[in-house]
Formats: sequence, structure tokens, C-alpha cells
Amino acid sequence: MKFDVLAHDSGTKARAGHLTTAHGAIETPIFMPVGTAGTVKAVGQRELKQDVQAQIILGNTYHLYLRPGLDVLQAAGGLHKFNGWDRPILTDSGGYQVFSLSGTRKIKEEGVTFRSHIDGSKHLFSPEGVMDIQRRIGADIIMAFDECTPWPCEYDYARRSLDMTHRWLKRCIQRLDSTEPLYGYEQNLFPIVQGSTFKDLRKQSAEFIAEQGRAGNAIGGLSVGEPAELMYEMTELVCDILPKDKPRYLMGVGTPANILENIALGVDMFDCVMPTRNARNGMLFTTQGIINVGSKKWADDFSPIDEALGGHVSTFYSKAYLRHLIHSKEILGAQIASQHNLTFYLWLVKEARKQIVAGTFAAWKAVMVEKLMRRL
Ligand code: PRF
Repeated sequence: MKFDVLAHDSGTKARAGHLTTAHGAIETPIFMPVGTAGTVKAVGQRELKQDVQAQIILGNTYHLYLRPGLDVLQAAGGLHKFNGWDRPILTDSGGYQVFSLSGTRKIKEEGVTFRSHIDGSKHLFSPEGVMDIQRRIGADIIMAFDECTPWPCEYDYARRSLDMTHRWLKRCIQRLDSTEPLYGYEQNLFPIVQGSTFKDLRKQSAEFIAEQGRAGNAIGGLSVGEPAELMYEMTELVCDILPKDKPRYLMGVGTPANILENIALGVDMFDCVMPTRNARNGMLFTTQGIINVGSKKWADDFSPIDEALGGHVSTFYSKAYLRHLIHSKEILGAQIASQHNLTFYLWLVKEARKQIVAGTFAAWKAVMVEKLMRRL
């Protein structure tokens, strides 16, 4: 995997880069649509490529391990072959999903035991096991096994959790470096910085993660309920320590404003369920601001969803029609809204990249944050 920083913005710490993987290149900053169960909900692979112009998608170890299971994925020749997505894939390690989804779970040094949210069966995720699982899924970028602390969190808990996450990382590295990829292309491990919102812990973690010298690095444990200003403070502190010549991935972030603010602090990669999840509830991100398409206000607005954005669904379907579909819980409503929101998110990062290259990112961001977050 190769990462080149091609341009630095003059007014902020934003950068424009080029990341090369075995399944093709990614232009950064980038937003990665979330495809939890091997599918970006309600959006097909062809639309993701041609219309949304997604460059990389996410999968989740936790979900894919439980269903369809690793035997099926391996028999298919890995997730790319299974779902037909031939561009890069990143898989999250399951650490975060185990905490947020499974009912009973127990965290120990060995790993996390949990019950499946599907059938209640009992499982153990360990750092070694999660590396083996991600080998079998076959993602281009695989994430270390970590504990994402809740917020707020006691200092002592955050410190002990961080130490364990670091020990888990060493075990992940050991396992990954002593095993071979199963499908003939390289897989790169991204370690994850934790440390809640404690500056000294974040600094310690960022230094430890930087020392590991992996192909890219991630920032976890943010966007878990803390005020945005605190998130930005942590991102800036961590980005200033992480290597400049490696991509930085901020996990699970965020709103359009969060993304632009974090790009300004030096983040290169983002993922979030927001564009797809909120789409299914009728919340649309547009170039003019946020639309709650369920509102009566749009009942007879026959103008396109977002003329200025361009793209098929955003210019072909009207707000009134989409409102009707969402109200009626029609499947097409989820499809149109999800495709639109993802098209918007990919447009946003592409536009940000152009502004970075032109050296005009700071001024553009100030205008956009205000514009994109207003409620229409
Ligand atoms: N760790 C992992 N995945 C994540 C997070 C984390 O801290 C977050 C936090 N926003 C989202 N996804 N492994």
C-alpha cells in the first residue's frame, strides 16, 4: 500500500492524497460508505460505483462472521468475490460492534466473549481470532481489535482500557505478520488510537500507535456522545503526532460539518452510517442544507431532490414523490434517499479535495459548514 500526499492546504492542516491498494486507488480525503453485512444498505454495487462514485466501502467483522459466516466467504474467494465489489474494502475489527450490538459481553485480557444478536449463541473475539477472521474476509484494510470506551468515562477506566488496547494491538501485529493473505493480495493493518477525551492518554496512545510503523492509522473512541469541540481538540492533538506520510482514518464520523472540520485538522478517511441510516428515516443532506422530507412542507414540492448536486436520483425524483415513498415505507424510498445522501457525501469530500489543491479550503469550509447544516 502506498500513500502520497499531493497537496497541503495553505490555511489549515488539510491534505489531499492518493492511496493505492491491491483493488485500486483512493483519492483522499475520502468518505467510505458503510456496508455492514457486505451490502451498503439499499444501494447496489453498480449504483455505488457509477452514481455515488464510492471508491472504498466498509464491512464489519462482527456481522460477516455471524452471517453468512467465514466458510461461505472463503468458499466465495473473499468478500470482493462474494458481493461483486471489486474496489477496495476496509473491515472494522468487531471491537466496536460487539460493544454496541451484542447483549451480554465480557471483556477480559484474552478478548471479548459475547452473545450473537441474531441467535444468542456464545462467541469469543480475541486479537488473534479477529486477525484470522479478517484474513478470511479478505479486506484490503483491516482494523486492529480495540476497546472503544463509552463517553463520559472515568480516567482510570480509560487508562486501563487503553493499556489493554495497546497490548491487544501487539498481539494483532504478531498474528498478522506471522500469517499470509489467503487470496494473493496484501492486507494492511491500521492500529487505532484510543484514550477517551483525556489529552495525556490520547498523546500516549498516538505516540504508541505511530511507533508501530503501519501503513495507516486510525482514531477511535470519538463521536460517542462528547461535544464536537472536544472531538476536534482530540483529533488535532492526535493528528499532530501521527506520521504525516500515512493516511489517518477517523472512525464513525460524522455529519457533513464534522467531516469538513476534521479534514481541516489533518484527517484523510471517514466512515459513518449517518447518510444511509438517516436516509431511511427521510433525512436528506443536500447542497442547500438539510431536508426532513417527511415534513408536510414537501408534500407538493415537485422540484428535484437536489438539482445542484447532479446525479441520477437527485435530479430525476422530486421531493414530493420521495416524501410519499418514505411515508408509505416503500423500498424505493430507502433506495433513492440512500443513494442521494451517499452521492452528497462523496461530492462533499471530492469538493473538499479540490479546494485543498487550490489552497482555498479554509474559506470554502466556513461557508459550507454554515450552508450544509441549516435546516430547510
Ligand atoms: N473502534 C472501532 N470501530 C469504531 C470505533 C472505534 O472506536 C468508532 C468510534 N467512533 C466507530 N467505529 N474498532
